[in-house]
Amino acid sequence: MTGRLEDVMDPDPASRVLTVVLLKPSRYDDDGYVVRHWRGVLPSNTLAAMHALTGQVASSGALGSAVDVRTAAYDETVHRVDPAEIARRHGPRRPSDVTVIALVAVQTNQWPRAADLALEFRRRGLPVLVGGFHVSGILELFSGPTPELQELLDAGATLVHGEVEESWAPILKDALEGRLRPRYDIHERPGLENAPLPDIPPRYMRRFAYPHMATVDVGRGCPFDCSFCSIINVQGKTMRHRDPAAIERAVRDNWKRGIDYYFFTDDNFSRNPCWEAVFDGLIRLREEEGVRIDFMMQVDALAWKMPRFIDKAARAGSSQVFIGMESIRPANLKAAGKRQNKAAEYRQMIGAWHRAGIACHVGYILGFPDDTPNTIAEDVRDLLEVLDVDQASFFMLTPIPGSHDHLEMVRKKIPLDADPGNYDSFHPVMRHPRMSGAEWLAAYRRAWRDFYSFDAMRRALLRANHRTYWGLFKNYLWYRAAMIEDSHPMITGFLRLKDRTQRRRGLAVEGRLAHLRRRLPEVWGQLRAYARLLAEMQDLWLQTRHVAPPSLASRLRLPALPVRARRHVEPSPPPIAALACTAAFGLALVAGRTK
Ligand code: B12
Repeated sequence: MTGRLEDVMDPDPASRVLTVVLLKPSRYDDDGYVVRHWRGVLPSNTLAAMHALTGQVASSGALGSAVDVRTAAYDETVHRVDPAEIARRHGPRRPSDVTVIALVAVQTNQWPRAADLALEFRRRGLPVLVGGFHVSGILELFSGPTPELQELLDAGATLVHGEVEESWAPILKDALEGRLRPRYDIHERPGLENAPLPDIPPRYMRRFAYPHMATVDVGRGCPFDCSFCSIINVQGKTMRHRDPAAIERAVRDNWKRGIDYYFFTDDNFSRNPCWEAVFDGLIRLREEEGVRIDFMMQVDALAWKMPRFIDKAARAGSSQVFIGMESIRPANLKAAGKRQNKAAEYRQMIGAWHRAGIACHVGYILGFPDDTPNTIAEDVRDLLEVLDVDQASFFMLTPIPGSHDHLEMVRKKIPLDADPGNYDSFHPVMRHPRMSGAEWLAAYRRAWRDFYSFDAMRRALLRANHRTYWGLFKNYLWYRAAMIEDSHPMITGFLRLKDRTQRRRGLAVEGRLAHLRRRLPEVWGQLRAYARLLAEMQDLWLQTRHVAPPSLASRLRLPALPVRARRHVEPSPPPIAALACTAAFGLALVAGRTK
C-alpha cells in the first residue's frame, strides 16, 4: 500500500458504487521520464480541494441514496502511478458500478504526461475527465480546442473548463449515468463561502519533507492586469473568498492533528476582501488559545502600504511573504503591464516587512525584452546587496496558455515552442530579442547560483530572527536541492526517482542493463551532491546558529566540517566521521521540527 488515499469498504449489494480516482499527473523530464521524488515539498492544493469536494458530494446524497461514492487520490509527483494497476484496483467490480478517472490541476507543462495517462485509461475503457489551468486557459481565450486538446476529445475523454465547486455533483451524476459530455464549459465563477476547505489527508502528507503543513486557497482571482499571467482570464478579476470563520475552525482542528504550518495559495492574499477577518481569527487562535501556526502567503508590491496589513500579518503568524516583484527595472514592469509595482519603492517595501520580522521571498522574471546576461547578473546583485531580499524564485518569461502574452503571440504568429512540456518557466519557449536561447538559459542558471551562494545565504541568515531563521534555512536546503535536481524548486522534491518503464509516448523503453548503466552514475552523483550540500548547510548553520531559536539541531554540538563549498571550490567527499555528523545534522533538522 502506498501513501495514496482511498476508502475501502465492502459494497452494499443494493447500491451502486461510483469510484472517483483523483489523479494529479506529474510531468516528463527532458529525457521523457516521469518526474517523481522520494519526498515532495508542496502538496497539491487542487488535489486537496477536489478531494474535499468529492467528499461533500458523497455525503450530500446528491447522487441518490443508493449510490456509494468512493474516492482514491494519487499525486504522481510522489506516488507511482501505473494505469494498469489503478484500473485493476479501482475498476468497476459489477456492471452497475462506475469508475471515473479525474486528472486534476493539469498545468501546461504537465500536459504531455496527462495526455499519455488519459489515453492509457481510455484504452482500458474508463471514462476520463481532464481539468485544470491548461484546459481552462486555452478554452477561455481560444474559440475552440487546440490540437493537443482535440486529441483527447477524439479519444473520448471529457474536458472540464472552469471551476467546479457548484458543478461537480452534476458532472459525477453524468458519469454515473454514462452520459458524460465531451466538454463542460463552466462560465459562472462559483462563490466559495460554502465550499468545503481543501482536505489533505495525513497519509498523503507522509510523502512530504515537512508533513505538518496544509494548504488553503482562501480566495481566488486577482484585480491586476499582468500580461504574463493566466489567473485573471481563468479565475477572473473579481475577488472571491472562503468563510473566515470556517478557516479559523479548520486551523484549530488541524492544530490538534499536528498541523502547524500553512501555505495560503491565493495569488494575492492582500486583495482578498476578508484578509483582516482571517488575520483576526488567526490572532485570536494564537493569543487566546495557544494555536501558534505560521504561514506563507503571496501578496502584491503594494500590500505593505495597506493600513494594519503587515502588523496583523505578523501577529497572525506570517513568517514569510512571497511578493510578485518580477523585475527591478521600470521598463520591464511597464512592458508586463505590472503598473502596481514601483521599483523605486522596493527598498522601503522590504524594510517594512523586515521591521515586522517577516522574511521576504520575491518572484523574479528573467527574459523581459531589454534583459541581457549582464543586466540579469546586475539585478541579482541588487536583490542581494541593495534590497536585502531573503529569498528569490526566478522564472524565465513564459507565455502561458491563458495569458494575454500567449494570445498575442499566437495572433501575431510569433514562433513558439510546440511542446507544452517546456512551459515550466525553466525552458526558453520563445525567441528573445537580445539573447540566444543558450545565453538566456545560462543567465537564468547563473541567477540561481549567485543568489544561493554560501555567502549570500549566510548574510540573509545573519539578519534573520528567531521566527524566520529555520524557515529560511529549510527553504535554502530545498532550493539548493532543486539545483542538484536541475529543476525548478517549485516543481521538485528530494531525491529523484525514475521508473524505467514509464516513458513519454514515442520514446523507447530502455533495457534493464542499459538503464542501470545510465542510472548508477546518476544516482551516485546525486548522492555525492546531497552529501556535499548537507555538509555545506551544516557549515552554514555553524556560522549562523546564534540567530536560530533553541531547537534540537541548534543544541547539537557538532564539529565544523572541512568543507570549502563557500569558496566555490568543489569539495572532496567528506570523510566518514564528517558524513556521520552531517547525517546526524540532517536527522536533527527533520526530527527537530524546527520552525
Ligand atoms: C499554489 C500554486 C502553485 C503551488 C502548488 C502548490 C499547491 N499547494 O497547490 C506551487 C508553488 C508549487 C506552484 C508551482 C508552479 N506553478 Co503554480 N499556481 C499556484 C496557484 C497560485 C494556486 C493553485 C490553487 O491552489 N488553486 C486553487 C484550486 C482549487 O483551483 P484550480 O487549480 O484552478 O482547480 C479548480 C478548477 O481548475 C477545476 N479543476 C482543476 N482540475 C480539475 C480536474 C477535473 C477532473 C475537474 C472536473 C475540475 C478540475 O476545479 C477546481 C476547483 O474549482 C495557481 C493560480 C491559481 N489561482 O489557481 C498557480 C498556477 C496554477 N501555477 C502556474 C505555474 C506556471 C506554475 C509553475 C510552472 C511555475 C514554476 N516554475 O514554479 C510551477 C509548476 C509546478 C508543477 N509542475 O506542478 C500557472 C499555470 C498556468 C498553466 N497554464 O500551466 C498558474 C495558473 C499561475 C499563473 N501564473 O498563471 N504553483
